[in-house]
Amino acid sequence: MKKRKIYLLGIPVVIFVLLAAASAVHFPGFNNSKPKSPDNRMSWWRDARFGMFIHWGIYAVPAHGEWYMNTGHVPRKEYEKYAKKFDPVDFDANQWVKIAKDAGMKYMIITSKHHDGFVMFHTKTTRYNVVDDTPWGKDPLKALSRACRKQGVKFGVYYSIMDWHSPYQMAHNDSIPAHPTYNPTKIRPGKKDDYKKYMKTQLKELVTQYHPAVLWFDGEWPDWWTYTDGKELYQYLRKMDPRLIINNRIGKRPVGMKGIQMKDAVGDFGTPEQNIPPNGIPGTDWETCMTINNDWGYNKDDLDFKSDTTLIRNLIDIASKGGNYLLNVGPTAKGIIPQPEVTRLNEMGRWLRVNGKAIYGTTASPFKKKLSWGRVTSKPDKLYLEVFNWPADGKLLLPDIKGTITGIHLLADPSRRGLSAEKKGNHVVIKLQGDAPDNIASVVELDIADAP
Ligand code: JFZ
Repeated sequence: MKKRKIYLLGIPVVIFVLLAAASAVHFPGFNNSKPKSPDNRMSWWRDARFGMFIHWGIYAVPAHGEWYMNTGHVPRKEYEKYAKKFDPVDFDANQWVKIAKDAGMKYMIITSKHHDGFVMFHTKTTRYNVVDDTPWGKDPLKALSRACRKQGVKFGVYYSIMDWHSPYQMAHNDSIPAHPTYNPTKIRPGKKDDYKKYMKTQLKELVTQYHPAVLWFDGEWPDWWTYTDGKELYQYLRKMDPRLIINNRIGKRPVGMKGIQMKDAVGDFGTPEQNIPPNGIPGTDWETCMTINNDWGYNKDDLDFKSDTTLIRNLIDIASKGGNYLLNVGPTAKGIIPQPEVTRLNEMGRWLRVNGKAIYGTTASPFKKKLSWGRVTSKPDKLYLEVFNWPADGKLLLPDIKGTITGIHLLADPSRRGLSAEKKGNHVVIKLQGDAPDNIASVVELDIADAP
């Protein structure tokens, strides 16, 4: 009560809490001990923490998700007709990038070719592409890569190795020609090198035409694609652009291969899908990709959107485990990012504008133990406490930390009013004041001196 009065008088209070400097508790659980120098190829990606995934293709025309060619057992000739109906007159690259930027997303990954094989950029390798085979006749990757550069958002592309339309691959089962199942494809005998050449040419086009910062591979699971193929393709691409960041789905996991171990896995980062690994992936860069409803590509019947709370807390949870969040949107065949998705992204942006310091450029929580009230992220001289459940008694319990807390305040408090803390046994008790400034997550920033 007394303290509150002092604060109301506006006296700047910073309480220094000296913690037992002798106790040699270090920060276990940091899973990202790699160098943080700016010339490290992964630095921008590690700092970014939040990106936009975009699944967009001619599957937006039937609007049953990006797997429709397979799940709807649509013959190639039938599926090709969707290209002739793809006319996204409302597409606005600057608008899409602005939506990502306003959401606090630092990078964007868009499908350049999904499993259906339709090419979403101008290629010389096939006429089955967005410029040559649609009434629209424009190249969205050209427009988006430019808009990204202009607005300071990193640009990347998704690329599927499996291709349901390729003359070099066969449907898994087309015993009933009117009702094929493509996944997983088989390679046409003797045609693997032709397909590899087709892929390499398209990937070279992507790299030279749009200068992507990230190549995000997928569809590597058919039997005919091997660990060695992935390794070789990775080297080919890194030679073309040494700064490229490439995900692990370019290659097979080297499980059980003679003389090859997990550490030889291909790619720069792991890609858990639709889930957050409970303890992160120690020693590895990783990124959880996730849908905002239950589909990647636009599905007109899927209105099961995640709540603002879930999405914001997912981002925090992922950051507290040292990963990135790649959150997907599925634009319509008219070129519109569905409004329920934009609304949610706006809310994430609103939270990040206040609390972004607790996400960008941070590393995982130093604490192994789960904390009942929320999550923790860190920087060399800071700890951020993201409070999901604001304690009724105002007492926030933190495991002991090594170093000295030299300041405590809420990121939502523009006056940066200092809070107090005290050491109790092997805990630190932070004394919060009043109600939670944010019902989704309120962030307490701790300044730490002499951290090991
Ligand atoms: C894929 C695609 O099939 C899907 O359409 C979407 O593009 C998504 C991002 O990636 O599917 C996968 C890939 C990997 C796993 C599951 C689905 N996985 O590792 O569990």
